[in-house]
Order: sequence, then C-alpha cells, then structure tokens
Amino acid sequence: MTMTDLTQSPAWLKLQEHYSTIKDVQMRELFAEDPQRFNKFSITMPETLLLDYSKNRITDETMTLLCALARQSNIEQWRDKMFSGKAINITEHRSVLHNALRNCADTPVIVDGQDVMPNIKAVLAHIRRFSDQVHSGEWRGYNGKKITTIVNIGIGGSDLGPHLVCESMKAFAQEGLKAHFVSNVDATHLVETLKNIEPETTLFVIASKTFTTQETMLNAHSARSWFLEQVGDESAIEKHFVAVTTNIELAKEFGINEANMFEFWDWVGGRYSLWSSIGLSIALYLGMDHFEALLEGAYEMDQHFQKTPLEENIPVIMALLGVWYNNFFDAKSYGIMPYSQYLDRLPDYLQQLDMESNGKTTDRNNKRIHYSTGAVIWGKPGTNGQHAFFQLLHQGTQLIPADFIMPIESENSLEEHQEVLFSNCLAQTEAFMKGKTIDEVIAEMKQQGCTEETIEAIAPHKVFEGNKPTNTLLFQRLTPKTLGSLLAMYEHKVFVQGIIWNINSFDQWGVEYGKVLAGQILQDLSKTDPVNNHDASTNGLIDFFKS
Ligand code: G6Q
Repeated sequence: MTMTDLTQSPAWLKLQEHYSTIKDVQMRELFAEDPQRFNKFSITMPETLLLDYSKNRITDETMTLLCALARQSNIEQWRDKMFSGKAINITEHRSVLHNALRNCADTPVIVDGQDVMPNIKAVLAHIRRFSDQVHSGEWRGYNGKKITTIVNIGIGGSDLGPHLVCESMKAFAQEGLKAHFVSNVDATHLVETLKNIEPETTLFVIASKTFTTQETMLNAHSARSWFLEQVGDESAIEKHFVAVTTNIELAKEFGINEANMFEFWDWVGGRYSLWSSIGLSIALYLGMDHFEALLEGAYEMDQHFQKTPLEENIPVIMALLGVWYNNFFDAKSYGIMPYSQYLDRLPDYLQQLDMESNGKTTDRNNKRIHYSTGAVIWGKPGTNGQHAFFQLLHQGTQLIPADFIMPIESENSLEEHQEVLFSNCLAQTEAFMKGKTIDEVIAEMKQQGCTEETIEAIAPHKVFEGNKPTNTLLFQRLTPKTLGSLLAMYEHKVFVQGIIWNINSFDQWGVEYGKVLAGQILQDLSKTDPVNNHDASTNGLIDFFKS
C-alpha cells in the first residue's frame, strides 16, 4: 500500500471507527470519570514548558490510535532523515537543515559530503563580531555617530521571524536601540518608517535569501535613494547597509561590501530562517547572547523531539491532535491565542510557518490528495480576543480547536495584572470544555428571579454546547530561550503533520507563482495600448488602473 492510500490505511481506518464512538462524548464527562485526567494528558519539559492537552476530545484509546498513525507514517525515520541532512525537500532537491543552525552539540552535519557546522559557526562568529561592534560604538555611521536604529528590509520568511522575535523580546532589547521592519511594497510602509529616523544613525539590514524578491529589492533601492538624497555621499553606503543573503553576487551589485554580508544556505527554507543570519536583526536588537539563548532553547526542543518516545513527545502530540480535528472532526481552522501582549505577532508568524508548509494538494508520490491538509491558522492575544471573535468559538456552528499560550511570570509586574490575565485564560478554556447545559441555564435564571416567560425566551440563547478542544501551554517566563523552544516546537508540529499527510512541507510553489505573475503584470502596466493578454477581469482592471 502506498501512502497515497492514507485514508484506507489500517491506522486511519481504526481512527475512523473510533471517531464514530467518541464524536458525541462530552469532555466534561471524561473529566468527571477520571480525576487523573490532567496528569495523564499533560507533559512537562523540565524548565521549559508544560503542555496540558487534557481538554481535548480524546481517551487513552484515541491517543494509542493516533500514535499508531504516527508510527505507520514512519515519523521517527523521517525525523532522522531531516536531522541528518537527507534531501527531504524533494521538489527542490534540498536538505532541510534549519535544525543544524542551532546544533549546540557541534556534532557534524553532512550535506553533499561536507560538514556544514564550521560554516554555521563562522557566520555566527561574524554576527557576534558585528553586533558587538555596533553596540560598543566601534561600528559607527559615516559621520562618527553611534547606530541607534535598525531597519530590517525583507518580506515573508525574511521578515516574520525576526520581527516576531524582536517584538516579543522587547524587554531584553539593548539599551538605546530601536528596530523597525519594512516588508510591504506599499510605499506607505517605508515612508512612514523613514519619517521617524535619521540616516546618520540608521543601519539597514537588507534581508533576502534570493536577493531577487521584487518588494524587498524595491524597498531596499528606495531606502538607498532616501539615504543618498540626505547624505549625498555614495561611500557612506557601506556604513549603513548590510545584507543577509545566499546570493553574494547580487548583494555586491547592490553596492554592499562583501565584508558586510552575512551568508546562509539554500538548505534553510525562508520560513525556517530566523535561526540563520536572517536573525542578524535579532542579534543587533537583543545582543548576541540573547540570540544564542534563543538558539539554545530551540536546540533543547530539537533534543526533546529527537529523543522522546512519541507518546510523550510534545510536538508529536500537538501534531496528532491537529490531525484528529482536521481530518476526523472536519475542523478547518485553528486558533493561536497567546495570553501575552509580547506575543502579539505569534499568530502571524505561525500562519506562515503552518499554511505555507502544509497548504498543499499534491502528495510525495506526485498524486492529487483527497483528504484535508493544512488548517487556516489565525488568532490574537487574550484577553482582547475574548471581547471580539471568541463569541464564534463559544457559540458558533464551527469547531475551532485552539492553543492557549501563557508565561506564568510577566516581564512587567503591575499588581494583579498577571492574575487577572491567567484567570481569564483559564476561564476561557474551562468554558470551552464544559459549556453550559439548558438545565444549568434555567437553574441559574430561576435563581436570579427571572419569570417563566423570560426563561423560555432567553434560556436557549444562553446555552453553550461546550466540548470545544484546547491545549494550554505554560512556561515560567517569556525569555529568548523559552521563545526558541516554543517556535521549534511548532516547527516540528508542522513537520509531523506534513509527514502524516504525505506532503512536502518545504517547498512553496504558490509563493513562486505569485512572484512571476506580478512581474508580468508590471510590464503590462507600462504599455500605453489597452491590454488583452489576460482574462477580461484582469485586462479591465489593468486598463482602469492606467486610466
Ligand atoms: C518562505 C517563503 C517566502 C520567502 C519570501 C522572501 O518560506 O519562501 O516567504 O521567505 O518570499 O524571499 P527572499 O528571502 O528570497 O527575499
């Protein structure tokens, strides 16, 4: 049997059968039956994080069957292939080695007969040297002033990762430094950023794996023109523009001094690249020690993922639960609810990680898939979400599983705030699980002295069906290290799901297609005659724009 027959495979068929027996079981009954449910369905990674997955629609049998699905998919063998540098990105013939970037053990990792670790260490040393120089003032702007502002120009994988880390780690930032991220080709993004900064104290980091991405190149050229307009001296450029790229030649053509280029390699996918020199902005904004702590945290999660049995393996369990809801309960979207304002950008980051990796319809045997793959990932920090879209999660018709993520201690202690935040977080997951029955609503309304008439009219609206699954992830503090572990955990979750769905999580032909089409339309915009080489809608819109 090939993996194309996933839905006919023994483990899948058993899950299908099991689903019909469990689909109407209420979690509140499962909790009532088993006082040990929290202990049974939670995993602690010492000094890192706690995953409580007891508020899921699962029993012992569900987890046994899900782990059997993971084994049937050869998760462990695929994981080992990834870590050892096999070219598992089959459509681009590439290894997938973002893990090597945080390989704190320094064990060799061989690609095409060569150990990649010495090059990784050399680039890390370069990042340390450079960021230290910027912080100490050894590196200064063209007129001798200290750098106070970092502007990262990049998009997608060259923006979302470093942007998330810098935003979430504000409490650890170097004193006197500000970081900005410009990604959108809408001039507004660059112009509004430039309004608040001075060229003489600004360092632009041009972050692009290919150094060909239209938006980044245009933003970089416009930033360069702005800089030259104000400074008027080409030789000043090299003090204010550095590049992070795999394409040294194109970066040189842009005018960046080779000594100020930070290399990475084609075996680092864009959305997996924050651990590479794409993290330069992180090292600049937070300092190299914090960047290394981030790598260490990720390394610890890599170790956990590699060494822990599937049944106790945090990313594996999270992946399996995601498959359980996506493929058996038909849950098409998945919520990420950080109870930490610092993690405001986490849903955006995970959106790319998950949706670009697993938004696929062709399997690894080149066949069209007929089961559901990646879910729609979305979310916002609590408690704000509670006053907005949570209503649909509580009483809407769709099933939307969600992760609730929270540090126990805050980096900003104001009396009572953290307790209020935590009680809200727990109140939501408890309410999602328990719901409220019609009998409970009636009893409550009677106690409040409502009339029979009011009860009849209002009670049905106050019923919560409950049985909505959530995971809770807790850690002591949101530090570079815990953030590293958290992000690596989601990377491995996405990896495991991709293996189960038998897809290549590491290409992104949809993104490439958009890049090509935009280039063609841009050419049409410069033609004076009406265009007729597209569909009627696209032709009409192009002509309307030109007119
Ligand atoms: C990520 C994607 C995509 C990519 C951007 C930027 O996995 O491939 O988001 O990161 O398109 O590409 P460059 O870094 O090459 O500019």
